Amino acid sequence: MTAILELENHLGGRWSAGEGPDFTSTSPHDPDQVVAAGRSASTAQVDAALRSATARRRSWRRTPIHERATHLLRAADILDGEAAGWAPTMARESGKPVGECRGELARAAQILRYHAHQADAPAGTQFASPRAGERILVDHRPLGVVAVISPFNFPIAIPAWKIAPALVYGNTVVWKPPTSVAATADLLMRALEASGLPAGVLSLVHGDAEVGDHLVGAPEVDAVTFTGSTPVGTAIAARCAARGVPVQAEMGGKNAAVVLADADLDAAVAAVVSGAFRSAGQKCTATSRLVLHTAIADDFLERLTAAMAGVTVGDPEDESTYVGPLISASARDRVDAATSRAVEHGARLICRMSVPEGVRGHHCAPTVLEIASCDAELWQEELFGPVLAVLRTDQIDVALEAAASGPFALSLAVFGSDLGDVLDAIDEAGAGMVHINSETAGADPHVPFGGNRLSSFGPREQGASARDFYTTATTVYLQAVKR
Ligand code: UN1
Repeated sequence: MTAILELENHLGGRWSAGEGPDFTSTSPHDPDQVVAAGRSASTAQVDAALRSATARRRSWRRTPIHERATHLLRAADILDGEAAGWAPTMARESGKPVGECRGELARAAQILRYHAHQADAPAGTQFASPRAGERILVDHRPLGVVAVISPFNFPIAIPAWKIAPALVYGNTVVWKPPTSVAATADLLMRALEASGLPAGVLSLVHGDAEVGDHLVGAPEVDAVTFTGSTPVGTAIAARCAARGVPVQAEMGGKNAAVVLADADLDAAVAAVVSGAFRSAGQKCTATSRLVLHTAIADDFLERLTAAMAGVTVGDPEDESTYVGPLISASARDRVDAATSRAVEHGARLICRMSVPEGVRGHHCAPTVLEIASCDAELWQEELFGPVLAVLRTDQIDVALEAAASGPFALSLAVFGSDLGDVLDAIDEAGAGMVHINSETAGADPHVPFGGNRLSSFGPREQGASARDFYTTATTVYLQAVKR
């Protein structure tokens, strides 16, 4: 048994014991094992964090962007240095296999560096004026205090990709991670703290919905960025809209891989396995739908079933585990119930891996099921688990329609070699991201990330679009007066 980590909130530059309700994070692999314990921030403590963020707004936005960026570069070096030591704690707490945790820590460092380097990018645009002696500049000014509400499934990378641009563009931040990954959040906070950020620039408040609710409604908050479930994201977006507060909500996905008749099948199988089962399918970008061209469907499913032998379920701290547990018992029960309902309604079981004897965590068996129509619940509902629904058709239009159907439109993968088909797929996708011959999951920090419909609300994350969200454009009409 490893010692229980005692966690505190980080308020206005100081670690402070919470004064709200107790919380613990437990290992989803071994639910009796408490990883970390602490007390949530009370409402008064969230207010104190907001006050210090407000008080620091002016001096932080007046700090040169290159100086703000150096903090992110230092934090990135710390993350790189600590990654090997921190990955097991992250795996224990989040259930994500330890190799994926190391990958995510490296990715977080890369994200911090990308945003730090935006200090060297053009800061605005100059336009000609129709009036003599005038120039028009479009300048990008910080918004003020940003509330960051991050999810459990990328406990390091997603807060990094929100906090880094918020800070580099001159905002101060109050951050609330989920308590289920509080220890992992604590690691990122320590890296950012050790970078020497001035007090009040970044505060960490632990807590659940009550703390999140309070933060979203607080008058000091100038913008909210959220990643998590669709019901919570849309509710936050509605509340922010009512107050005129810019909001960015990254929510669900029901992403398809479409495999055409002329695809490289082995490469497609590898991408589908990774897209569907890494992180136990707990990614908004996970592949949860597979559309197969009838001509290759049986062959593909045979190869997929063979490849599933490598999709081993087990302890996330074990290097050989491919699929760890889901984050909670209720998540597992929800996914298992949906899979059973699908079978009751006639879905054909293609492959179901087993959860090894003696494993007592929130594990869920990786499952592939073939369904008859895209009205099936399994095709429409986001499960956030290791379950892949398969449809077959011999018409590309039907395939693309099935792939795009439903309330989400985040990511699409198309496997094939005919350029005409591929271009049609890009045109018809409707998704925010289209992968040609690569998996639906994954994102680079220098390009926009996000989707349409109920997948995302507000400006895209990452890349140049991060600046659009974390700043507001000021159009400056600059008339020179000669005296
Ligand atoms: C990825 O696919 O690597 O919560 C990133 C999520 C997304 C991030 C996915 N916002 O799953």
